[in-house]
Amino acid sequence: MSLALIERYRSLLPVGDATPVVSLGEGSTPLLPAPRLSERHGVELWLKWEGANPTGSYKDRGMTVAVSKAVEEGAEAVICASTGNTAASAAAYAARAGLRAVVLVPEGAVAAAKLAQTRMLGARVLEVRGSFDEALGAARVLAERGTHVLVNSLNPYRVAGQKTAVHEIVEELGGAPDAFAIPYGGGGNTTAYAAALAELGLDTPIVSVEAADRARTLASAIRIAEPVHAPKVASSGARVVTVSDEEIVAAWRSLAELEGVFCEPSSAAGLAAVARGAAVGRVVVTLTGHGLKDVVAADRHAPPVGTVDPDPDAIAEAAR
Ligand code: AN7
Repeated sequence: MSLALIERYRSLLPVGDATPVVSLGEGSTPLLPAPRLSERHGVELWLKWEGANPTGSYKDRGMTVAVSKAVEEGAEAVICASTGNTAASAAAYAARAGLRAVVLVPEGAVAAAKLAQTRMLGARVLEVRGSFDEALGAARVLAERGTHVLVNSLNPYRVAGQKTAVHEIVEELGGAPDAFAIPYGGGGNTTAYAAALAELGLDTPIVSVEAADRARTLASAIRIAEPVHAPKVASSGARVVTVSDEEIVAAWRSLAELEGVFCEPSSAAGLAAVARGAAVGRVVVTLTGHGLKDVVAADRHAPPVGTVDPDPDAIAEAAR
């Protein structure tokens, strides 16, 4: 039976005997060596493969805690604003717990597969005519009215759960790496990594990587113009690095082609920073979401499909 993240890290999490564990078997994700990319970039690179979580992103680490606590506290409904992955995760854990989920997404700006996933999971999905930041503002007001529990990373249980990724990495490596590199959208995950390191008494640098054009990057998961955790990221000591969409795409494709790991574009931001020398030594890059989350982006950037007759000679020729 797969181990619930809350059971594995119970002593580190704000849960008690009365907390009902709402789990889909999250966490305990692979830490993969990346020999070809290590050689290319002159580092010892490890990939924390968070796309292996139940809904395909690291959000599940925080969502299992946030939804379990919501149930414990008697909630009937949860709400979030999302660029797509929080939406899918909230929908899944709410369904698992028998809660209603309301999801606000910026109109026309979320990957179609994430929306389909969220709808299948039974959340009420509302496209907001506005940005992610505006949708989040509305969600916060509704949560303050007390009808819905906010499950964005402003919910401290989300951040608490997300700390577990750092614990897994340090346990598995038998110590701290020389650096972590993670994408920086709203900054919740950077906040969580910094909190975990503080708990462990480590001062390992975090390279927190944002898109140069936050409002328009192709990496729609991190298309967040005004990161809500910016003050915490600033005081965390994380080093913020900015990368272009071209650098993100190059890193994204190299992860797939050289290491066999297909993540979503935003997840490649950490590697894009490593590629320009932002970290040295033993570096852990967290790949936050699965590539199947944004097949439209993949379709646009992957090599073309060939077409052949069912003729072995023609196929042999075309396959060369
Ligand atoms: C794959 O789902 O903000 O800096 O609403 O989906 O903690 O915000 C997603 C963010 C990185 C950025 N990688 O992390 C949402 C949302 C992936 C993501 C981030 C997101 P934060």
